[in-house]
Amino acid sequence: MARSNDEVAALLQEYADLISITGGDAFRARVYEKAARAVGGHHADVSTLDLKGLQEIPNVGKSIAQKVREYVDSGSVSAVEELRARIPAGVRRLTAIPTLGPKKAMAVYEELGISSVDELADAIHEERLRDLKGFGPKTEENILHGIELLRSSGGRVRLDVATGLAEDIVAALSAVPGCERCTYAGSLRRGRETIGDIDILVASRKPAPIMRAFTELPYVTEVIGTGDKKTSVRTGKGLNVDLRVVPTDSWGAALQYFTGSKVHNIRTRERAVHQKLKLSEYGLFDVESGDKIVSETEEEVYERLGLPWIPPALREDRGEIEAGLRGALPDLVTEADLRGDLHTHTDLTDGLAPLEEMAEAAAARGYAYYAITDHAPDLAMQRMTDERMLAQRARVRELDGTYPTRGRRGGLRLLHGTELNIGPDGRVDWPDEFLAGFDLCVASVHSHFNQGREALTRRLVRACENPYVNIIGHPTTRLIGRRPGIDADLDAVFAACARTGTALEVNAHPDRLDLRDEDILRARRHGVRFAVNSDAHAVPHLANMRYGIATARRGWLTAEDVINTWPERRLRAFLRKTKP
Ligand code: DGT
Ligand code: CA
Ligand code: CA
Ligand code: ZN
Repeated sequence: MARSNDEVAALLQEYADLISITGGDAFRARVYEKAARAVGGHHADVSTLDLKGLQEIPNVGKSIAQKVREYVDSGSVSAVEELRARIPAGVRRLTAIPTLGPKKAMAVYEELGISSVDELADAIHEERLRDLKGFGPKTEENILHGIELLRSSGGRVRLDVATGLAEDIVAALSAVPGCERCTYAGSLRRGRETIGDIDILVASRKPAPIMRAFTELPYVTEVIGTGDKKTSVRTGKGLNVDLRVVPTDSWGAALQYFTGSKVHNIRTRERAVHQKLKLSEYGLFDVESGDKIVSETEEEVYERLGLPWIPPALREDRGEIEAGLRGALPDLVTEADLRGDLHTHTDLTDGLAPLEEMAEAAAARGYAYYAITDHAPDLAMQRMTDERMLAQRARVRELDGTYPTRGRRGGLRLLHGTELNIGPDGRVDWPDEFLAGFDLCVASVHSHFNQGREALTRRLVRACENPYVNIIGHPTTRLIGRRPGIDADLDAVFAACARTGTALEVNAHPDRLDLRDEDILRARRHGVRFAVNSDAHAVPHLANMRYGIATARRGWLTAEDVINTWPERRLRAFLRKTKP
């Protein structure tokens, strides 16, 4: 379900942007930005809170609380609408460029009349931006880079945004009389990191009421086409949705067909042809007689092709057909296999919730163990000191085992860790004596992303060789659609991880999903272990694990490959590495 907290957070963030664009008070814009973050990370659903409850959220004062209520009650906020109306649509299109701030967007619009991304790219190439105040060659380069990122994202959206919307749609359509089955297919069912469009499949004998209910959903902004087999719509979230309604007896064939991927389907169709069969979205048919052989379930379709059922995460023609034929498909890791989370933050650094709330929420997820890994001092803005870290450790020890959890009879085990910064030379924040006091250390690159390939590789390898570094956090540091990963020799890094007993993180934040699926597949061949972590900065982020698990599955990982599915004792042995 899309959470109302996320919607409200997005609205407050937009309001902050609108204030900046219209030349409003920078302080005021920051107030809304902070409120947006706090609302997004708040544990309780804001649509259930009254004014008083809302004002208990940090950074939410009376006027913001009123706007939230207004949004919950009416679906819009007049102050936001007013500012929206003052901003030309062209400027809003420009602010989609990740490296172009709202002020600069307004400037190029007002001074040069530029109102689209293409016009802006042309203007830069014609050097027309140079004369504007505050624009130089460096700015131009940044903007061009941002345009490239925007174009390479190809209008695809984040996995969590698509998942929230798809689950809403499936719930709504499942409630329509005559809907016998409903699910999402396509890249979303395969768990890809970004989604081009959502594909929904319904089994029903009466398509008309389903199609009507679909086009009347509140977030549909335009009906692109509608018929009794297929309807396509645009939504306000910038995402198109295709709905297909099929007869119940072709459900399996249709689900297999529309789950894809296209390259996987080419392989399954080839296998059909070799057996004088024809595979389509309606079923598997005998070519000569035209008789339908199977189509009710995916399992039947695969079985008739001589294959076991193949999990959607693997359907990318990356060897799954061959593995299926050999009976060697991996037993993929699931969210239920997880026994803990090994990379999380609290409000001691840039998290939003105190340690106690995070631990309680972790216990509610049924974990057996949970690591707190706040930022280390070299990330200067976090103002970490030895004293603060040690005080947190004392508190962690006090709370250890005090939260009842499904996952462990003696209560949730709390591990005290930290997220170290891998410096430009591969060194980390603290000397060995201090590091020795932690139960585990995550180490991540947070700066100097543009060092050369050799320097970056050496840096990461050196971090692996540190006997106290257990997990390399978000190893490539990419941000989906915003920042490419660092240019390191990943095979050298993976080999170092395998050699030193350092795990690679699969960071579950839907902005990151780092390592990505293809890199996981490569790392796995080196014999590396992995940790699927939420990197939660607030309670709701703990639930991002599902996206990390989806990515791990696309990388063919089993529970055996993932250290935070292991029993605590085995995990602790792994964390000891080989200390001098
Ligand atoms: P996306 O939407 O770009 O994230 O990726 P998909 O995989 O969801 O692709 P989409 O929406 O174009 O089509 C959904 C599935 O339908 C696709 O994975 C396989 C199937 N499909 C669509 N068009 C074709 C086609 O021309 N040939 C075959 N074999 N399958 C197709
Ligand atoms: Ca799709
Ligand atoms: Ca589609
Ligand atoms: Zn972190």
